[in-house]
Amino acid sequence: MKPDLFESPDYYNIDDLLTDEHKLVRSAARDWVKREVSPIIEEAAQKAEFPKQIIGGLAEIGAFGPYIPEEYGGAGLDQIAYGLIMQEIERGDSGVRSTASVQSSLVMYPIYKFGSEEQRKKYLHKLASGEFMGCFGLTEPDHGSNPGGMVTNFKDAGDHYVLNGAKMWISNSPFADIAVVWAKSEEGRIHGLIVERGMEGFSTPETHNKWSLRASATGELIFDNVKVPKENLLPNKSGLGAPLMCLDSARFGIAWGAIGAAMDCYDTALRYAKERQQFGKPIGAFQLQQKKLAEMITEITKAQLLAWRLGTLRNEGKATSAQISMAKRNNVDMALKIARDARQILGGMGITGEYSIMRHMMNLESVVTYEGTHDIHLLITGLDITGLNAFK
Ligand code: TGC
Ligand code: FAD
Repeated sequence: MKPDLFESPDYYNIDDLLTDEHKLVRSAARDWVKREVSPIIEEAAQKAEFPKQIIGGLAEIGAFGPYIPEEYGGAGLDQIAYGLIMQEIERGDSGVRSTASVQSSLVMYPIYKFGSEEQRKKYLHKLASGEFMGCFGLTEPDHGSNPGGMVTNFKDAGDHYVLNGAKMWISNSPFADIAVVWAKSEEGRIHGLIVERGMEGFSTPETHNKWSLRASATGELIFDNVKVPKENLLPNKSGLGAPLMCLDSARFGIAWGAIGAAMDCYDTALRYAKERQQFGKPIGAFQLQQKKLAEMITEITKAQLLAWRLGTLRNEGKATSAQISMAKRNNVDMALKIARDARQILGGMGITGEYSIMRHMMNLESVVTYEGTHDIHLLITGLDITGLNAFK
């Protein structure tokens, strides 16, 4: 793979809206990605292996629990800093960002928000340092977009619960130490349970043959009469709203992360278009290529502004779930289109692992599907503006 020469586009001087702390956090994440991710990520993706050696570095740049308070091991940063970290990591690879998103927003966040003080103390520091890795089990084989229909369930067996069911498409499951699992009680109410590797009847088979997110490990969670101690139930919120609150946080991070992937594709294509000569001049001099590049920077700039504004709303506690859906949907779609156009600018070279573009493009096919599909987020906007529910 080529050396990482990435330079971040900032066409509207959005840096002026950032604090010194934001820039410092971003710069640490960017330098780390250049040093530790870019040199190894192509090979990891080609081999379909999650590069476990980067876990310590992710923890050091604050990617595990950026906004979780420091007393619980998090970095205690604001939402824009969280977004910027996700942007820089996904600039390297969406699969690496996935690992960080899951750990922060889908494992640490529910334990912090809905967990008991004992659970916070037991797990959060270890998750922040990467000593423990976690995963989040919501999706089931027959319940993806409609998680409320889940059949995974637990029964009260006196001093413990007995958990049965299966989850599918679970990021980090093959190596996770703990899983935050969403399951129905005997009354049909959804609760979160912390399931630990090693509990009898709990297995995590890996999903192979993915063309996307190859540097991220994906698998199943199988529960066959797993005895879960009662103290592992998250006590402070139940109902579908609890996992959906976690998704709000992860979707926000993805809205930023996708900008990173798009910026990397744009930067690579721009550089290539200025260097590659055909018909006696750089291909960047042809109007058709300029149109692609000009539209890319326009869309990136719009996405940056959307993410920044959403970050300020999140900081003020004012962002709605529907606003988050709009940003996730828009920014991932924007990145996917940019990846496709950027690949064309590179001609044949665009399909090789010499450049990051094809990897980003394939990764983004997952990103546009997970955390709510492109269509589901459109329907969330539709419901928000009309008051009419197209889901049911
Ligand atoms: P609905 O009846 O609308 O809502 C049920 C209850 O939840 C509340 N609620 C929310 N609460 C907090 N945040 C949100 N975003 C919320 N949206 C809804 C709602 O008020 C209600 O509360 P209550 O008290 O009245 O019960 O639910 P529904 O069954 O109609 O479904 C709505 C729908 C389709 C939007 C939702 O289920 C959905 O978002 N589906 C998509 C599923 C999804 O995104 N799955 C993601 C799985 S995790 C993942 O992909 C990780 S990828 C790994 C990585 O990030 O790298
Ligand atoms: P389906 O729900 O079957 O949807 C199929 C198609 O039908 C989609 O185009 C969808 O938009 C459309 N559709 C569905 N309902 C409607 C409707 N009402 N109106 C119009 N169109 C509709 N889940 C987790 O819980 N944890 C994880 O860590 C996790 N990681 C993942 C990692 C990867 C690589 C992938 C690919 C997925 C991951 N997921 C995870 C699951 C992901 O969230 C689901 O794939 C996603 O929510 C969609 O569910 P589904 O695949 O079952 O598709």
